[in-house]
Amino acid sequence: MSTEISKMLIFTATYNEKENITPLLEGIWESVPEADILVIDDRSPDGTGEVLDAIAQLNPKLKVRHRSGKLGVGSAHREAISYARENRYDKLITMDADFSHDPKVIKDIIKALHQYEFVIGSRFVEGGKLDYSGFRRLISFGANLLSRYVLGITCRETTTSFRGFRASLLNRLPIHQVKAEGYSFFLECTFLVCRTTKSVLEIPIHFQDRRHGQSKISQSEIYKGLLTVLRLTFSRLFSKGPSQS
Ligand SMILES: Nc1nc2c(ncn2[C@@H]2O[C@H](COP(=O)(O)OP(=O)(O)O)[C@@H](O)[C@H]2O)c(=O)[nH]1
Ligand SMILES: [Mg+2]
Repeated sequence: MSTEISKMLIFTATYNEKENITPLLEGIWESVPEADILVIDDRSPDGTGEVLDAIAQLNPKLKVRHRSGKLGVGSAHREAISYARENRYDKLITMDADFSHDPKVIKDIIKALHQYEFVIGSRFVEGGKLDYSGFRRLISFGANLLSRYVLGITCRETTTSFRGFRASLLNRLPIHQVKAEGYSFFLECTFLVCRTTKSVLEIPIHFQDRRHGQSKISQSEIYKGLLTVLRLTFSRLFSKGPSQS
């Protein structure tokens, strides 16, 4: 029997999540008590960073990184992937900090990572659910349709941040190639992952609306998303991309 202990990192990015962050950390540790948690906070004006520092003083399993200002959710996730690789974690799970992603599902992602290198929580496979209505729902469906039919990504879900990566994938994923700093990071990262590995699983999730506070997504992110799709279309047509295994 192997005595090796799996080193696991859960990551979330925060900007003004003061009311969500403490119950979220509790929920994560309830689900996976052995996990380290990394949070990258971008100087949230509501004091999320101070709440995190106070918890980290009591619990060294919480690692907090403060950045100089609002540098984008995508660049925070890129840093988290590099951090997990540099600190030799066996598994990395990423998620939002507002309870749209249920911490109880982390266990299912971890279980699936025993068989797959990349696992994504999906609103668009059987059993998945999305609580958004109106324009937000349309944007989510539109982005995911474009990804499949224009970019050839085989996953039905491409834009949510609830994901698991195994170290074998983290170590060879050329994450520096992902240029998007904001929300289109997730689409670009899925594009890169699917060009790097075939070992991908989507598991159904119920994506709920945030528990407290407001969304930080701005209208400009829609235009940036379209530009990202255009850039990736060129890259798909004219470059070979990383070799898939
Ligand atoms: N560090 C950091 N986190 C961000 C930034 N923008 C959004 N977030 C976090 O990214 C996650 C998703 O953002 P959210 O506003 O809920 O987007 P939505 O779910 O698409 O409406 C949340 O945990 C936010 O706090 C940012 O610029 N920097
Ligand atoms: Mg949200």
